[in-house]
Parts: sequence; C-alpha cells; structure tokens
Amino acid sequence: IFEQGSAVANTLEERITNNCMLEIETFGDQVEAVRILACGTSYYAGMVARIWLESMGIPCEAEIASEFRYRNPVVPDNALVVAISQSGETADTLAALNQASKLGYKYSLAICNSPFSQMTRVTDLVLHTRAGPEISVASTKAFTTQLVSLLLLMIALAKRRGMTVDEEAEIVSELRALPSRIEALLQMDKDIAELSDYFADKEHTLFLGRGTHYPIALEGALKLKEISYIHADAYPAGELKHGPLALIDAKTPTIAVAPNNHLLAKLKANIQEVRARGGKLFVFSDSGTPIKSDELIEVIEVVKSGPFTSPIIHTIALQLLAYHVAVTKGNDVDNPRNLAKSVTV
Ligand code: F1P
Repeated sequence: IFEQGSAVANTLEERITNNCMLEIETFGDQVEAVRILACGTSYYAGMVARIWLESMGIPCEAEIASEFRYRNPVVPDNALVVAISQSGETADTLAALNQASKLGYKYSLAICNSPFSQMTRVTDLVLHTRAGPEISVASTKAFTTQLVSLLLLMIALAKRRGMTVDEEAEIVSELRALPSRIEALLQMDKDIAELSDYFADKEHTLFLGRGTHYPIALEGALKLKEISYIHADAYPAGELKHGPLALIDAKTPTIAVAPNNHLLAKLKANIQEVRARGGKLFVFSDSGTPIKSDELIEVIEVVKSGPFTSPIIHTIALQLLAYHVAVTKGNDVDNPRNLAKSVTV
C-alpha cells in the first residue's frame, strides 16, 4: 500500500517520458470499439475504464473474463480487446483472450505487471504497469497502476477522436500531481487505523458509490472480504431502494465513496436514506466536502484530486481501512485464507 506513490510515478515515467504510448497511437485511430476482460480487482479497474472511454465517445464494454470465455457475442468492426491482469497468468483471462481471438477481435493489448507472463506473449501490445513485485495476495498497487495505464490508453485513443491538446494536458497534469497526492493521502494512515476497532467485530458491511466510484466501492468491499473476512457488498447507490435498504440496521455499517463531484447531490440523498433507518455511515469524501459529520455520519476527508485520479485516491483510503481491520482482527494480511496470488486453474 505504501509503495503506491512510487509505483504510480514509475508507471507514468515509463509511459509519458519514454513515449511508450506511440505504438497504441499508431492504431488508435482505427479502433472503433473496446472490450475489457479481467478477473477480480483487475476487472474493477476495467469497469472504471469503461466509464472513462465512453465519456470520450469510445464504445466500450468491460466483462468478467470467466463469463466471456464461454460466450459468443457480436464483435464490432475494428475492435480492440484489452486484458488486465496483475500476474498475467490468470487462467480465465487467458482463456477469454483466446476466445476473443477466435471471435475475431482485430487488435489486442495486455495491461500487465509481469513482463514475462503468458499474457504478454499472446497480445499485439503490452502496457507494463511498473508496480514492482506484488508480494501479498490481495492486489493493491497493481490496481492503482492499472488505472494509471488505462487513463493513458484513454488519452491515446481519445486523441484520435477529437480530444484537444488542452484536454490532454489537463489529464496529464492531474496524473503528474498524483504521486505527491498519494503520499499526502498515506499520511492519513493513523486516522484511518482508528476506524478499525469499529469494524473488527462486524459481520457485514455495505459499500455505496456512483459513477467511476461504484467500481471503487466494489474494490473496497473486495479488499475487506479478502483480508478482513468481513462479508461486504457494494452497490451503485441508486440501487439501495431496490433491495439493499432491507439490510440496514445498527449492526451493519455503510461506507459511502462520495467524492465532491456532479453526483454528490444524489449520493447525499442515498446517505440520508441509510441514516433515516438508523444505519451508521462512514463517508469518504474530498477535503472541503459539504457533507457534515453527526451522530450517525462520520466523514473522512481525503486529499482533494481531479476527476480522473479521484478513484485512485479513494481506493487507497479503502485499502488502508481493510488493512487495519485485518490487522486488528489478527489476520495474516499478506496470505489470506483460501486465496492464491495467481489463479492458474
Ligand atoms: C486477479 C485476481 C486478483 C486478486 C487475487 C486473485 O488476478 O482476482 O485481483 O487480488 O490475487 O486474482 P490478476 O489476473 O490480476 O493477476
């Protein structure tokens, strides 16, 4: 978790300074649609990227590799398949890539942390995330560097679809500011550790988010499950009234990922829906957020960042929370029970 400032800086250095995006830019103007395939944490990175690419006018689907490998969907013309994997050895993602090739995807790209893995040998191009070795089973710095790589991919594709030089410069400057913002966020470690006692004896936790922060809520829930063994579910906040509200009681805390963006007003209404039913809320929002703490709502203000890097900042705050809850419970955070680093079967 604490290596993420340098992992992100290394990933950016490789791509921006060494201009490694040029290869993608050469076929970028021919790509008419994108399908992202991945498992677990890597799939959540794909879900965020789908929203980013669509916002740039690039049709995109993100799908769980273990489902896609057995399906025969219609393949658009000039489509790019993107596989995301920390290990590059995940059996379902490799099988899904194989299926994509049989179905006729024209271009393929792997976003991968292991430069010599199987995945890097079967795709046309590779974006190597520079996270360094991930020792622990639960993915952390692999995820945040995947998001950085996906943002760079978005720029490379969007440039050919009318993204202006100014728009590109704005995202690149947000990315350049990211490593120092991550370091600032990591200074909150002690504050987040103080929350862990509250969660350590809970059996269930609900996560809520909207837009690009819904996959971040999913990732926060996955981290809590993986290393703290607390059952956690994440929902798009607008889905609350379609079922999950029934779960709210004094024993089930809710974590809302609530950056101060155009969706905050909607999310505030969802927070009130939980509060009105006596549910305790922990709201992760940017500094300066209009949401206020009270007897049921605890606001955790994280470092303010731009719209594209905010999912990364919020993720790290949730990683710290899952980590401290796991430590409080006495779990082996690097080697959670029943899980393997690479799922190769
Ligand atoms: C996918 C994944 C990880 C998870 C665990 C099991 O792996 O689900 O997200 O943390 O390590 O595998 P990968 O394809 O990204 O290596």
